[in-house]
Amino acid sequence: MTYEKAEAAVRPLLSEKRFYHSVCVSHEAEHLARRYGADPEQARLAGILHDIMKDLPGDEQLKLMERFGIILTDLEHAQKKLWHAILGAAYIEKVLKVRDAGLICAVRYHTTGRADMTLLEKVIFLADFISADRDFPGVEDLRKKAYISMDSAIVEGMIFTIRELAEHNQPIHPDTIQAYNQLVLAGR
Ligand code: DGI
Ligand code: FE
Ligand code: FE
Ligand code: FE
Repeated sequence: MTYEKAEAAVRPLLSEKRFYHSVCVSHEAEHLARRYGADPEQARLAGILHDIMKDLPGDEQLKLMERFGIILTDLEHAQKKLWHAILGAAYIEKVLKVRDAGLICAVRYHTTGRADMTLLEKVIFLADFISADRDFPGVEDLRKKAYISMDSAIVEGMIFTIRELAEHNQPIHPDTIQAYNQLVLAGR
């Protein structure tokens, strides 16, 4: 799939704001890929596709997941924000006929991360955090850190998310915990 085809597939499915975010993530992913030796074209493509199902209403997301035979864990079912990544991966495979398993996994794990993330998965996870449209406190520092040490920047992003979730009494997906633990232990 070419970038142009991916962009054309994504555009009608997203709000203007979410589409702009996806373009920003794509751009950031391309830069991170160059910095860390991932494939810039694959990163660009994964970036534009990563939130493809994000603006679909929840009930339609559930229906599509059922049609694709996706079984959610109780935690995943309870966390609506996790659906678009799981569904997005299946959608690009089954509807857009993406055959690149690495690209599909980058979409699949862009929200939670996971243990043993590939370089591309890390690039997309981080690009989603630091893309030009993001403006949370500390994003400037994280942007700089992202180009110094990818793993430390990912850990910092995960700490931010885990803290936020815990403060609001939300569960934390086991994939996020495993990714966090692995990166922290490896960084010692
Ligand atoms: O789709 P985006 O808004 O661009 O970003 P995203 O796909 O990374 O979604 C982030 C949201 O997902 C954020 O509000 C936290 C929420 N979330 C819910 N449960 C979990 C979670 N994020 C992680 N990493 N782990 C969870 O268990
Ligand atoms: Fe640029
Ligand atoms: Fe997302
Ligand atoms: Fe995103």
